[in-house]
Amino acid sequence: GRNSVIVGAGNMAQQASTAVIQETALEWVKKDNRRMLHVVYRVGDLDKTIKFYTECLGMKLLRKRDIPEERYTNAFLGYGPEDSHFVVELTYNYGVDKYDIGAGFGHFGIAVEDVSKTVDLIKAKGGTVTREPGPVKGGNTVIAFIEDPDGYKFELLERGPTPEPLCQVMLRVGDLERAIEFYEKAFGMELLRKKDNPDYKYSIAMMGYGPEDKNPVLELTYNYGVKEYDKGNAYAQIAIGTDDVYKTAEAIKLYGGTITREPGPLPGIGTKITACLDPDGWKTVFVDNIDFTRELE
Ligand code: GSH
Repeated sequence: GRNSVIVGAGNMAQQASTAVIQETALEWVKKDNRRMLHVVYRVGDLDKTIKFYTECLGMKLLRKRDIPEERYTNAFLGYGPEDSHFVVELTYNYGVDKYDIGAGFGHFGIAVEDVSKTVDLIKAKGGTVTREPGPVKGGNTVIAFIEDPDGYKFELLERGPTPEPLCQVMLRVGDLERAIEFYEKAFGMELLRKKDNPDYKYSIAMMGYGPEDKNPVLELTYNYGVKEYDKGNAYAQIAIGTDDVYKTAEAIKLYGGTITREPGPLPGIGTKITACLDPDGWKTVFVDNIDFTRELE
């Protein structure tokens, strides 16, 4: 009757205003100053990993910090300074020498000019090669896969010189369209490339904040029919810079993300952050750009 007409009109008005709020949030997210800062994961022996990354992968040790009160140490490594490059942040927890990598984490991608040469070097240093150099199945790019001391996979991709050799973080997802929509809307990423590979029963989507040849990307992989993965306890998260963690959290909530850490300053250091989970449960931390720059000083 009349009441349901009124309730119906109320719902429509509410839906319309939600749409307006979502659009406004999306516009802000698109204009925000975002960049992938680092990828965080746990290792069982910091010195061993640092040695492997510097000697075999050509990374530099950028900084190290020990937080004895919390019983962990961080080491940052990469191919250039943190104020302009995507880097790895290793976490060593006192007394923990082994982690479960799980099945959801894929690999970190490293662009190198000569995959065979890099693989030879890795073999000479006693590293593990799990896939010999050669064209990727169903494509032309020469690749190889290697494993670091904890069993994290690195895909070596043959490319010309690049300012950002640490070029991919590959994570497996249970619904590619759902993941693309989330990273576009809630994170303001761009869908840079999408490829279906029916012969090998998977699809991938490259998502990021700028063209793939100059910026790191999140490579989402969907394997036909696989809706869920065990995530283990080794891989942690990607950190992304933002001008406003509060607005960032609002946008994530509007687009179906789960905030696991409300926006605000971290006790002790004061850096403003917020953390969330994507629809597959992969974690991301957003860090205030100015606070992050201050941390590097
Ligand atoms: N089932 C694979 C997975 O989940 O890792 C699908 C992803 C995939 O196959 N990716 C390509 C690959 O690893 C690279 S884009 N190819 C293996 C090869 O060429 O040996």
